[in-house]
Amino acid sequence: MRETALLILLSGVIASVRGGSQGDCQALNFGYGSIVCVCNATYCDSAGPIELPDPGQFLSYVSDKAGRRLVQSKGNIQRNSTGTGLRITLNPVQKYQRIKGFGGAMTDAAAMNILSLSPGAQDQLLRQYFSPYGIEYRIVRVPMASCDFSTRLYTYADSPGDYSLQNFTLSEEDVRMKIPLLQRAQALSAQSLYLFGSAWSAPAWLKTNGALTGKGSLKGKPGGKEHKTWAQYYIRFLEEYGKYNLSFWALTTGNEPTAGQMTNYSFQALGFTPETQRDWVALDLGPALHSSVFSETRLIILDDNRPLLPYWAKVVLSDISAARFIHGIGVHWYFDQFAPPDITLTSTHHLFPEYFLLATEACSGWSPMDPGVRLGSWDRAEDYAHDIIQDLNNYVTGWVDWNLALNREGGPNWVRNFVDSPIIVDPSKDVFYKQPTFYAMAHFSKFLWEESQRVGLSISQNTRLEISAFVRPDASVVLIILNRSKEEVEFEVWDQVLGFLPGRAPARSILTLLWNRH
Ligand SMILES: *[C@@H]1O[C@H](CO)[C@@H](O)[C@H](O)[C@H]1NC(C)=O
Ligand SMILES: *[C@@H]1O[C@H](CO)[C@@H](O)[C@H](O)[C@H]1NC(C)=O
Ligand SMILES: *[C@@H]1O[C@H](CO)[C@@H](O)[C@H](O)[C@H]1NC(C)=O
Ligand SMILES: *[C@@H]1O[C@H](CO)[C@@H](O)[C@H](O)[C@H]1NC(C)=O
Ligand SMILES: *[C@@H]1O[C@H](CO)[C@@H](O)[C@H](O)[C@H]1NC(C)=O
Ligand SMILES: CC(=O)N[C@H]1CO[C@H](CO)[C@@H](O)[C@@H]1O
Repeated sequence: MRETALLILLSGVIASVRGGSQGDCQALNFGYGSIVCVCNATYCDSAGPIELPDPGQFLSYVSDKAGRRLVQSKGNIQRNSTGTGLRITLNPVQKYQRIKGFGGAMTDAAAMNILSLSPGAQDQLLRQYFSPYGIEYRIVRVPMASCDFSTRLYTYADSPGDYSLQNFTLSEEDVRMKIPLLQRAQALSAQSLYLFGSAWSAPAWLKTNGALTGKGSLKGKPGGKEHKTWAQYYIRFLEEYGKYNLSFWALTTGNEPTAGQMTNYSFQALGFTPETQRDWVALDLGPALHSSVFSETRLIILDDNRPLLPYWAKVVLSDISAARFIHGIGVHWYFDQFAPPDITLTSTHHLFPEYFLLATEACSGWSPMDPGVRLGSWDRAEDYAHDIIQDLNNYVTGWVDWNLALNREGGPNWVRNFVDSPIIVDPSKDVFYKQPTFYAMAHFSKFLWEESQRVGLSISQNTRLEISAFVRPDASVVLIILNRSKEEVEFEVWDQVLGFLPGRAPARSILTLLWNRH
């Protein structure tokens, strides 16, 4: 009742807020700082497919704490400087990394939550993430068997002693939930999705601790029969998903290998040191993939927090017999504030420029200081945008969020490790809430197509604005600006070929500017 009353109250205040050409955000305020946008089976706000502006014009999309969500406006590119203090000059000749994409994870929990809605609302939700009417995610992380965001513990090969993996079987969660949803997501996407798999734990009988949780690693040594079986498990996974026409762009060597080195770790984990990961790839996983029909599948190491860089990469990638099977390095965001991006990400890039960096997991509400779901938190949208811009400005090629959808509690999660998600479902009302973090993702995912290349910027004076600039494959420019401060900032962007773009970054806002250089 309280929510309904607030909705009615707010709809007057926010009536002028345009969510782009396809309809307005149905704003609802739960009292956590800003609003969520309510969607149901028949209605959801959408920025729609975006067309390039006419020559001489630029498009600007803004979301902010005050309640705007991807609000579009047009401006004219001017011959003369506006004379405002802050000038952002685009330097397209300075070229950096190319973008792979943005996305989220189809966990068991995400699949259950999406399927808890009516079929119409499910479609609406999937369209929001994957279609040209939505935010055009390209990457989906798929947990291989159970993780904490499952309702039970299982792997695909739980028969003890099944070294030939004769009894390898996908779970009900895969066959009835994740796979049908991935197929529907693919059908809604204008491009082929890039799936990547991450395993949390090996079957208990392959492990030193005989359990999926806690401190434990594979029995024996790299090159031994447990390590070989665990590599074949990856091949079997690709084969089984292949039967449903789902092919994987990449696999990681396993989720958070350091978790499995911690005493009494509370959920599924498999411990590797950088040395054992290196040797397992060199002796087992690399050769198994290479000699299979999946030899094109990319291999991503680490899939763990970035303070481990560059050390982990040095150990694994300095060994040519492992490095020749590897393509990228996955980083999680959980301890980013203790690990400056230049000495972790950028130094790793300079040491190993042939290997891509990809952010493979992040979520809000994971910290005991600020746990669980906070409907409408703008602080969390800023945390996302801040981390994404920092990553992009330090050679990261894409950013993959954690659960695509969670319930009001931030689960289900069998160890009650509840967190937040850009989409929260409420099946009792058959609605879902698009959180500020959904729009934070949108400001990047909808605009930065694959192969967009980061370019240089110079800024005329000190500013706390956080900025990243890209040239897309069609030569159009995307500039993303985060203003975490409480005041509005006026600025101008100087494109030395076309002229000056006058702009203003409202207080507590995320801005995406788009223009054509032809
Ligand atoms: C869905 O949302 C729209 C817009 O808020 C509303 O007009 C419509 O009545 C809702 N439909 C249902 C079934 O609640
Ligand atoms: C642009 O600047 C030039 C030189 O200062 C001036 O002559 C001209 O009138 C200005 N044009 C506009 C449209 O303001
Ligand atoms: C496979 O599962 C069946 C039925 O549970 C069992 O009888 C058989 O021993 C298992 N095979 C292997 C190789 O573990
Ligand atoms: C897989 O794709 C092929 C060709 O596109 C199609 O013939 C087949 O029915 C699909 N199989 C499944 C299980 O979807
Ligand atoms: C780990 O769990 C065991 C058994 O519950 C307990 O005895 C031990 O104290 C725990 N160790 C740590 C470091 O928490
Ligand atoms: C973080 C940031 O850049 N904040 C800016 C937002 O706008 C105000 C007003 O111009 C600036 O003073 C802040 O530096």
